[in-house]
Amino acid sequence: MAQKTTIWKITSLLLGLGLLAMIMYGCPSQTGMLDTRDAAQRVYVAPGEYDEYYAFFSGGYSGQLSVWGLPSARMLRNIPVFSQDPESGYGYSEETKPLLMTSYGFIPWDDSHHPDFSQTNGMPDGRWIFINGNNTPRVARIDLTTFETAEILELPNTGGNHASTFVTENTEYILGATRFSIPYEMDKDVPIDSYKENFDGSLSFIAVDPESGEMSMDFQIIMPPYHYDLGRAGKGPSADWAFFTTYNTEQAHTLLEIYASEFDKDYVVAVNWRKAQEYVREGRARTVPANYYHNLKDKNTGIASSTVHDEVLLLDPKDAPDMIYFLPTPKSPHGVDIDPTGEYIVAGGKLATVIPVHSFSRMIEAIENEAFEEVINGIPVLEYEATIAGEVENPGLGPLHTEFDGDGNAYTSVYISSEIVKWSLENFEVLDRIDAYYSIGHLMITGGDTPNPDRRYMVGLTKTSRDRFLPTGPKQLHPAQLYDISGDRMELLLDFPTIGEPHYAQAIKADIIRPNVKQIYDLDENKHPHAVMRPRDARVERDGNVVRVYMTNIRSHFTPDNIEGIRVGDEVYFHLTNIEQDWDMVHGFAIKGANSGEVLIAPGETKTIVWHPQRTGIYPFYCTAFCSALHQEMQGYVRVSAVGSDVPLTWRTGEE
Ligand code: RUQ
Ligand code: CUA
Repeated sequence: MAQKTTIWKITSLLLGLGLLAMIMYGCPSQTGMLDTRDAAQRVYVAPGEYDEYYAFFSGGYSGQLSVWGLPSARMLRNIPVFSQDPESGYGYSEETKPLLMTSYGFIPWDDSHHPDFSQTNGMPDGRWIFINGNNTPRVARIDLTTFETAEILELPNTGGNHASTFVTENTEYILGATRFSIPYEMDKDVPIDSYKENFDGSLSFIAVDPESGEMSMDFQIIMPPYHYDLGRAGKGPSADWAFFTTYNTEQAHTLLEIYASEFDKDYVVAVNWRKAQEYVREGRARTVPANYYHNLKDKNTGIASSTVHDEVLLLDPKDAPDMIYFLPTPKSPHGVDIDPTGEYIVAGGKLATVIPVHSFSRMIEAIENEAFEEVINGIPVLEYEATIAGEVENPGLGPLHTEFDGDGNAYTSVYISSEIVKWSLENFEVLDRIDAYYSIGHLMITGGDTPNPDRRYMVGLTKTSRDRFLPTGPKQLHPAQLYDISGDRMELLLDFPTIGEPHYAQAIKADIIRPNVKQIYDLDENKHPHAVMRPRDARVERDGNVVRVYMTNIRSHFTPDNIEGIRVGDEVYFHLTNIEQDWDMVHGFAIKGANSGEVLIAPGETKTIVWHPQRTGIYPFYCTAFCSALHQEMQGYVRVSAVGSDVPLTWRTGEE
């Protein structure tokens, strides 16, 4: 009963705050909306022309990463990352299945939140984009020459990897953190109410090989059992530091809505990762048992394989002085964002009435002067007054995330009052505000998290569309809004539906990526062990009940296209090589009754699908991609005979 009253109190408080916001700032309206023709012109990309930016939107619960052109907001591609994709066969083909392996088995789904590019001197270099899996904690690397997932690394000792992927200035590390604290040791079976004794937090530092991009878990830091929400790497003077927000410093394990909102302040965690790395190299970390998967696609064969790791290096702040600090920060902060100069650390207190801005240089001073409130598990808590540079007053209700335009302005998304608030980094005063449709989460400015933003476009990633688009039933797609921020006022240009639930997004000048994008997989470089380069090498081989079909695809036939001698109970692998070498000349393959899926095969690529025929009969297979005028003719038959049948294994194409 007491709980119910408290929930109601909080609910009515939030409702009241919303109402107050409306009175103070006016009803959501079309303020800042341009003359429609003017807006249309600013987003118009003529047929045949290209957009200026690639934008990558996380897919949230779709587990994917979608690619858009800006400013047109044309969708260019949906890249499957953590989720199976029936459209391409990702996660269904034998080559890609290992990418989705974890210590919990094959996990065909995840919840992807924050993409970040590989960086050189703080600027996105267009080589790779990383994205986190929030559920079964993982980090993925997508190769931006092919726009395909190349690697997925699982994170041990992590209960939800949300504060990820944020990349340091020269891609030394990708950050990770546990959103939910959990017992650290593997598979520990303890009462939930032993939270304070048995649960721990963790921060992860994932190293990236500068040549290959290959990721590895370099080390983890054991933390008090708080919840670690978001992260950011520093820049310029703060480049050796990483910042994370915490909530639930109350250490609640039930009804967090109430019990994790009790304290006035939680913390921003500041970690000197360079120092942590030195400690680890000096041997101050201990090796602890772990169990996690590392899945990597081989560049030459296109086949992914998994390595299982059984230990991880763990650094305890108690053994590593002067490395990590807590900055008290009001009210369950969510985002933590670093301005382009690397001086300001902006936190978004979900329930705070101001936006607190910490100063990096003041933080360093406070550390030197030992302006500590207390020390928790070897981690000094700095005095709030010693690090704070200012507080933005009247920021709206529920500030979450901040990006920057490089001209001394910051833009904060504000969830409850559903708006974006622009404020000055000079005097922390609000300069402008504009409605968001509706309930904005992240926002993204072109280059807005780099040392050198492009003050062009801003995308608001909102949570509910309600009346914005034609209705499509009780569930609408999540919308995004495109704003022009080049002038003094923010101006709304466009409102468009997206895929999944985009949390964060990243944009990059198209010129950085475009010249390196592959148009084909070079057949000469195809080292897939089951590839066939010429139709005359196509064949079918049996080894016990395993049958391998080595098949080529080219407009407009398969070789072979008549196969006999397959039996019920066989395990049939179709190894398909698309021997086309023309851009976008894709073929597909599907066979009746296959419970594995379909595959699409890009030019020069080899893909494998497995089939377990259940019943005797004649099984048509066909190309699923309309590839030529005679695409409908691109088909074949497999004859399946009974167990023990003596129909010989034969294959052919055309009359001999
Ligand atoms: S989150 S709406 Cu998963 Cu980045 Cu803030
Ligand atoms: Cu190949 Cu249709």
